[in-house]
Amino acid sequence: MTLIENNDHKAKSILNTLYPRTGNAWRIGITGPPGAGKSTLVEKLAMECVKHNLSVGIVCIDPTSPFSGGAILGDRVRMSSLFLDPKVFIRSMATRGSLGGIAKATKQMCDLLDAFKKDIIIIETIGVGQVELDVAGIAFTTIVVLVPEAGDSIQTMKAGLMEIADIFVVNKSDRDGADKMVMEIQSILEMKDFDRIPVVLKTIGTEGKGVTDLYKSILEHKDYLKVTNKIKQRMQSTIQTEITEIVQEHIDKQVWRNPKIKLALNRFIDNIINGRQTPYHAADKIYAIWKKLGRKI
Ligand SMILES: Nc1nc2c(ncn2[C@@H]2O[C@H](COP(=O)(O)OP(=O)(O)OP(=O)(O)O)[C@@H](O)[C@H]2O)c(=O)[nH]1
Ligand SMILES: [Mg+2]
Repeated sequence: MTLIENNDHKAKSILNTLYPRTGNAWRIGITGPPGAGKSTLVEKLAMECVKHNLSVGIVCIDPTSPFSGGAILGDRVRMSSLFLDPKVFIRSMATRGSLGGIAKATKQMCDLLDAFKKDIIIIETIGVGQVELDVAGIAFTTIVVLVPEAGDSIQTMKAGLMEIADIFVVNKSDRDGADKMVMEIQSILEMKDFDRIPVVLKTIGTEGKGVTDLYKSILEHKDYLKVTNKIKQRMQSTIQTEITEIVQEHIDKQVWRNPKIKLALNRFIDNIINGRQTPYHAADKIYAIWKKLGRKI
């Protein structure tokens, strides 16, 4: 896992060897604002899975400190009761500057856990922004965790939130305003067009209340995706994104490490500053240089 996370030269061959063993695990993404209770719910949800004799892999994404480059890795502390459980494996990952709430190698980490025959994989995004959306690209079931106090701000929440959630959870429903929050989410959902309207649930993470219902809702959603064959669409789009990203990385390396292009880039930057060229013109030229070089290879 560390080799994969560090993009070591062995990473590709490890992933190639293990990939054929993947395809069994159900991947669940959990996102939501900071402190909403994501880790608390992940812990309780994992315990529920273990109760049903399922093995669980957990990937927690922690923010990377812009100062030290290290991660805080605080989520693991909240999941202490799982450490000794042989059916549960927890891996923390640092974002290392990547945006969107998940680390670059998160998908690969899930593939590894899948290859190691975990039945359920839970991915917890960082809670730095409002709600991080990228996790929906790699999860089959996406859970958005909110709290009662978020009621007034839900209208202004990040665009896309309503589209990515398969299940909404209003956690901390021991506090005032939980029912109001549930109603508000439902009223927004009613205005949209869905093949399947997302479920809205109330939980109290610290007490484990509502977690059994959450578990059942996940299974229902899984059945829905399988019966309608929508799971195929989700997998297709995940794989397409992954391939696109890998190719993009190759291209980026080829282009920007090329000495001819480096030289041209510096010249163009000067030209742009001196008003002799526009960035669009420069980009066209760089693309043309790269194409010409490509033909020689
Ligand atoms: N009152 C109440 N507190 C809760 C509940 N669930 C979690 N908490 C508390 O909320 C705080 C934050 O919980 P976490 O599980 O760390 O939240 P998180 O969303 O993972 O936080 P980040 O990963 O830092 O974004 C902790 O002190 C929890 O004990 C709940 O249902 N009710
Ligand atoms: Mg957390």
